[in-house]
Amino acid sequence: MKILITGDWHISERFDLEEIDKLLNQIKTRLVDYDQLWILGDVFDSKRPTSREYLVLLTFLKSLKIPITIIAGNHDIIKEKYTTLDWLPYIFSNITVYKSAQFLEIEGVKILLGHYNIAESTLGAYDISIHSDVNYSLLDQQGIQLACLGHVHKFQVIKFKESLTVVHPGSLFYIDFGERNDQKKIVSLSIDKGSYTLDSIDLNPTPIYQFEFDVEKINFKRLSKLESTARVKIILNYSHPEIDKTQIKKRILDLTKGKEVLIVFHYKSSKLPESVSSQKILPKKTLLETFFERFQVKSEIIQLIERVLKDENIGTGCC
Ligand SMILES: [Mn+2]
Repeated sequence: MKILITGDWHISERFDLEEIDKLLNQIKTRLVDYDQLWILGDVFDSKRPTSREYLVLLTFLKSLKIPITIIAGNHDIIKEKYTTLDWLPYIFSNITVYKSAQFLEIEGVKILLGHYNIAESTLGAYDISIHSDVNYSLLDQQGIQLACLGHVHKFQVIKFKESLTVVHPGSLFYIDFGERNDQKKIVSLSIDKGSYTLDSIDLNPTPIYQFEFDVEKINFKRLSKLESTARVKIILNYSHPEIDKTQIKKRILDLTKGKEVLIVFHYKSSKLPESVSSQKILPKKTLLETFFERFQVKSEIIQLIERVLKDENIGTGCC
């Protein structure tokens, strides 16, 4: 049995939909060699996806016949009971959507699918921790041998001992500048006669860049050589308050037309960026939204643990 594992697609017009489409196509091409696909949440970025965003997902799902299991992520959950993905199983009989973490047992291998980090996960610079109260020993106590978890955008395989491995496939492309040095991947799981092997396959999304220059020494030549679809964050350090920021910004934006550019002026003697300007500003999460996400996942974990403690049969096998 071969399963392809991915997650955190964040399909959104605020990123490059064409690129997302291209990367999903690369996954689709590989699926001919697989029996199942697991998507570990955050399929859409927004809780109100646009028609263009739905179209990207539908184009991907169309004509796939293998069983697909989706775990809703914090970005997918609209309200406690609803997700932006609820309609999928009505259209595609091969798709199952779960609103919370799931246990599966395949050929005797006990697997947990979820959308959160554990205490031992390495988070990216901008990742919000959900459920660092879940740690490896809790998973181990539950007899889990393999935990496949979305949410964390940084690919990682954490092997605690022979009996327990946690894998975060990471995101599909570079979502924030904290991820710029990561290799993006999808995960290939092979289960054979009660044992499993994990492999990773590289994805090659358009890189994103972060430059830091002293304002007197901006490397304009380097900026003018960036790919046409590049996303760039430029931190400009300055120590003379009288610099002409408008003029500097204009020159950079002229050089980088068509690219997504975030310019941050950083006064050398201060600790925080003084002002931020951007062609496309990414919306900031509100505190309430962050609270909601935390609460949402927290309740599902409590439920999960309660059910395990009650010895309830929670094997919701997909096969
Ligand atoms: Mn995510």
